[in-house]
Amino acid sequence: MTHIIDLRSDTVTRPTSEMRAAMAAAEVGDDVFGDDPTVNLLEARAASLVGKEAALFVPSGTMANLVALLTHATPGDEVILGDQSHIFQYEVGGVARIAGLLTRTLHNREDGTLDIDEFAEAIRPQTIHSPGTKLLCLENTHNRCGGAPIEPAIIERLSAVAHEHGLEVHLDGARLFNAAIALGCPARAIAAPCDSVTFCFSKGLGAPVGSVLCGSRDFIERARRNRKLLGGGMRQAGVLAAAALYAIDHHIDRLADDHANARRLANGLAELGPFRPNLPRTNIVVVEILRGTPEQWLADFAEAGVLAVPFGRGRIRMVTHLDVSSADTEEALARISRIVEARIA
Ligand code: TLP
Repeated sequence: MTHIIDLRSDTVTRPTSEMRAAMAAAEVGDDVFGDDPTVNLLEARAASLVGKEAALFVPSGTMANLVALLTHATPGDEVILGDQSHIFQYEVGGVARIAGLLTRTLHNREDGTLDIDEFAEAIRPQTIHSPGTKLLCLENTHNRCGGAPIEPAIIERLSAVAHEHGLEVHLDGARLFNAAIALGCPARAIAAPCDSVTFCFSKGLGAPVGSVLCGSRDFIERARRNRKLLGGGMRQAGVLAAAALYAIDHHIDRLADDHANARRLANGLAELGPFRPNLPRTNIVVVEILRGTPEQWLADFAEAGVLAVPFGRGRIRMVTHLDVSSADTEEALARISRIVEARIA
């Protein structure tokens, strides 16, 4: 059978045997009572990694963002966020449906950033008529913008304007460590200007489940209540927290390998003709299809055991991760190149 090279997302990684052993050995307790020592340890480690006072372990990145929205703002408030942001594009409208917030979207430039003047203009003056603008949400790395890592200086400038106007800042850092590795700076430097930050253990870090929301002690205390509201209070979650702890101890530095594989993949695809990939700086390759349709190519790739996903009009996405070696990357390119040859012949 052909070995499947699964590039649909970095969420597809399976726990390694070492990670499974750490999970099996985890000490546990009831986390809703605050009794799970492994969850408590993970929350302390996660908070310190991003330079915040406290953290909250949650089942998913979506829930981490939603809990953040519920905690920063009240229904009827307005949140400003990028039009390509994950919260706006891919979280089933939870921001409106569950958090009850108005969304004011700003154009995300190709590098994932927002224009600072446009942002300042979008903040409403407080009048008896207007909804309050309460929150700015940023994303780093930026998924829809090809995994673009965003420099701390840019986040600092936007956050300074937000804070001047009394807004708080939330950072969706689902792939924060990919950004840190790509930019060569500590994650806490990226998160420093933000009031809250999330990151995921279940993407490039390779854990099966889990994300974390970090912020001030007071913010996290209120967030804990909102996690319970959403049904995200878990019990003997130490089994999952152990996987997350293993991931932060062993799988951060190796993200550089995923970035190198993504660059190799993009360079190889660019040579074939029908594809125009981005120049990936992290682990996400977004490919514009110049000839044929995304559906056709995706079907052909799948038949050859290379999985990718459609990614907006005329584009597909491929993501490198822990379960894709450099040999797999070469093999994926070889299979795709055979498909292109057969199509052109
Ligand atoms: N992204 C997933 C899909 O939902 C698209 C992926 O395959 O990339 N923030 C960002 C920036 C994300 O990319 C994701 C997941 C999330 C939040 C949500 O995380 P989960 O899937 O754990 O809810």
